[in-house]
Amino acid sequence: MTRVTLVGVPLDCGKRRPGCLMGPDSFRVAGLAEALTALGHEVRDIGNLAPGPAREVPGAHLYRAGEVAAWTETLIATGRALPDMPIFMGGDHALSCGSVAAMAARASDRGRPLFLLWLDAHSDYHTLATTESGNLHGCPVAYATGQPDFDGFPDLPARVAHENICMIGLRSVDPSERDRLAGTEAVLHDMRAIDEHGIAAPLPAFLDRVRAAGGDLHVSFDIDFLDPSIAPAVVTTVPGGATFREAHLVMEMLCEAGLVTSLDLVELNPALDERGRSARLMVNLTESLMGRKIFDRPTRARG
Ligand code: Z70
Ligand code: MN
Ligand code: MN
Ligand code: MN
Repeated sequence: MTRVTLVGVPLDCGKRRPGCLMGPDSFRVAGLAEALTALGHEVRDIGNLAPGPAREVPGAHLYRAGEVAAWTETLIATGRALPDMPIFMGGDHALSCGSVAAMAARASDRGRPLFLLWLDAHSDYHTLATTESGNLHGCPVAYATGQPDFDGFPDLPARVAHENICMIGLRSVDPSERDRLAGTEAVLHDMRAIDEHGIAAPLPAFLDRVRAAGGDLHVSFDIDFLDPSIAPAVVTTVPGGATFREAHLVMEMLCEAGLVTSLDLVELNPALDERGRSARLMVNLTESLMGRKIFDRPTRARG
């Protein structure tokens, strides 16, 4: 049994097309709390967070960056103090500036490192200086790893080390992101690697490292990790994403490892969904992460 805290984050300012603000309620309507309760977990929904006043963030090419910075401040302050397993119901991926920073701070408060599993078509490794679109949903990994050029954003209480990051599902990475990421120790499993070695290939070694380090593990699940044919509720459809079975396998392996301490569910745009199927699929995958299985397999104890 896990104590789960659902945190609504209706942040919708990380890109131009609106809709993600309806994400938290869409997850509620799709029955996230009920599904986790039925699996035997203790679930508490603390409602939706709200940001403070916008901060001063310089940069004429940036879209609503002062609001993202304000959300980041709220998320760090609230998230850091959350017990047990928070699930951040987005909201667009700019919220992960705050959720990941908060979980890194919380882990550091407990004397542990934070590991980050990034499930996404995108690497989201732009800084305020490198982003061409000006959309801050393309920036959270750079912020959380402590890259420079985030003027006006809250100081990071604790940063995530690149060697503690594993990204799976990459298929839309800008050249400047690629060049800066390639020089780091982050594990980058793109679609080519999935086709060649299978989606699960990087997981055992990564999870072994989390376990050996006694780390917390945050999973940031961008819905565009999935193929748009099964999860249509996204603004920019990037073809060639994870299949239904591949995504469930990742969730089942994470469940067996028993190491996940927090989760983001982001980028769902309910205005673009088809009869709620994308939201339901995200709930369904979260159920696999939290223990729904067909047959038991040995669970590896934390230690
Ligand atoms: C591009 C940018 C992006 C979606 C993140 C894309 C960013 N790298 N797009 N999530 N859907 O604009 O910085
Ligand atoms: Mn993303
Ligand atoms: Mn994405
Ligand atoms: Mn870009």
